[in-house]
Amino acid sequence: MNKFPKGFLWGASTSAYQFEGFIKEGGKVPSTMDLYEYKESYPKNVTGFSDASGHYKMWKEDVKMMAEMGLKSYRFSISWPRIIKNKDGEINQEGLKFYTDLIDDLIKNGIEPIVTIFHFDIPMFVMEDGGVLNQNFVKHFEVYSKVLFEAFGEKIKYWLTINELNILVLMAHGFEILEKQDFEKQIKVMHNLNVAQAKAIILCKKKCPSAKIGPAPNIAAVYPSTSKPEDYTAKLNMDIIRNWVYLDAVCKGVYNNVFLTYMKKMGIKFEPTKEEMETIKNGKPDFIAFNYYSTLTVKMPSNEDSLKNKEKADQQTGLVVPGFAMADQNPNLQKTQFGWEIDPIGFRNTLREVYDRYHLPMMITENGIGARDVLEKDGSIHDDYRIEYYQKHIEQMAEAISDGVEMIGYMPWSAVDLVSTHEGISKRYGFIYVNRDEFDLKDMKRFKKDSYYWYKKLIEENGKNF
Ligand code: BGP
Repeated sequence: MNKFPKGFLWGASTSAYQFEGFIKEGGKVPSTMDLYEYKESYPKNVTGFSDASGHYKMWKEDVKMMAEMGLKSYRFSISWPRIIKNKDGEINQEGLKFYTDLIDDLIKNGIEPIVTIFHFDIPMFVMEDGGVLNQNFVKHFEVYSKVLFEAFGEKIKYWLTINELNILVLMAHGFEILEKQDFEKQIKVMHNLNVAQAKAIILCKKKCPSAKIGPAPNIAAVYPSTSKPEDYTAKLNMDIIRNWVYLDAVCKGVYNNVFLTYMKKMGIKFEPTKEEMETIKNGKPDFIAFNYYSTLTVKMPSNEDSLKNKEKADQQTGLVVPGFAMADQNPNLQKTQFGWEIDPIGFRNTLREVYDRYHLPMMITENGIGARDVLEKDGSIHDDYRIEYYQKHIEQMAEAISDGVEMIGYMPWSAVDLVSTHEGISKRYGFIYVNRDEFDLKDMKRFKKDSYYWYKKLIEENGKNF
């Protein structure tokens, strides 16, 4: 029996700053991500985002290839700095036109556009006006969201608020939002993002009553490292700080009490106003979208371990919360070439847990494997490891559906090769290869990988055979 419902949104994902390039064209103003590569901590041997995959100019060809692949949906982000020019909210008509053309072309090709309002790229005028830490952020985000709902409200059925709100908070120092790790400031960032998100949800319901809107955090089921009871406590702690505090806020309208108590114990002041909490309560989503790459395994940190939180950490690895939980290796899992654990069964577990907690329909907005793909002389790319990764994850998603989980769609990362958040273009994720290297732009020609043909067939059969 086929587990996937009729009309299931098989698709793929990208984000503006990683895909578009041409950061100085079309009236786009500077964003935090344009400056990312000049940060001291940014690796010197990988490219930044100035050129990316050139999608800003090659979008027609990209949509054509996506349509040929049979995609039913395409999740992409609108670039905030391409739409709003300054802190007075002046609109860049050229930016609006770019996305209008893109959306129209997707619809013409039978692909459902699924729009992320904000995916990591904060306009510099917002940063200069106090950044995410300042309450002005909420106002700027509201102005921007309103422009999108008014311009595209009739065409977009699914909106996503903020990509990986939780990672923006946990890695705030890595995203130029904060200078360094500082819990008190991180909590403020989280709260501002939550209020901004709630306001966007409320506005969307008012302006686009037939559309649906949801958050898009990065969620990972958490395992205790051992069967020691204290490691299970660490698991519960990490669950809260990595997953639930954000989803509880948007879906239930409350801040998790264990989280609030931990903040107090740490001497951190956090006093949301009544009015802000009222906004958060009123901004409930229609569905939950989330990104899944892997699970997390944690143990209770010793005092010595707690000092390690200055070590390298990213979306999936290395997180340490002093006295609360710390990431550990899982010896049962294999890793990608870039050191991220691979856990398909963990995908089913994560889907089950999120559904059990919130009882909302779900879509996956990212899932995938970063690898050093090789372009052969004849233009083929044999990415059998990617096919295997997807087979195993889709199989587990089918299991979750047969467990009773309600799924709307699956949009793996990424539709086309793009520049990784911190590991360059060599960490490729796409079904479509882009011919460029870290610092040699070559011709940016697109090539279909083996996974492209495999996914096309899977979509044709609505996931009957993986
Ligand atoms: C998610 C981000 C994406 C993308 C992806 C892969 O956290 O939402 O923008 O970058 O991770 O991560 P990376 O590029 O670091 O390999």
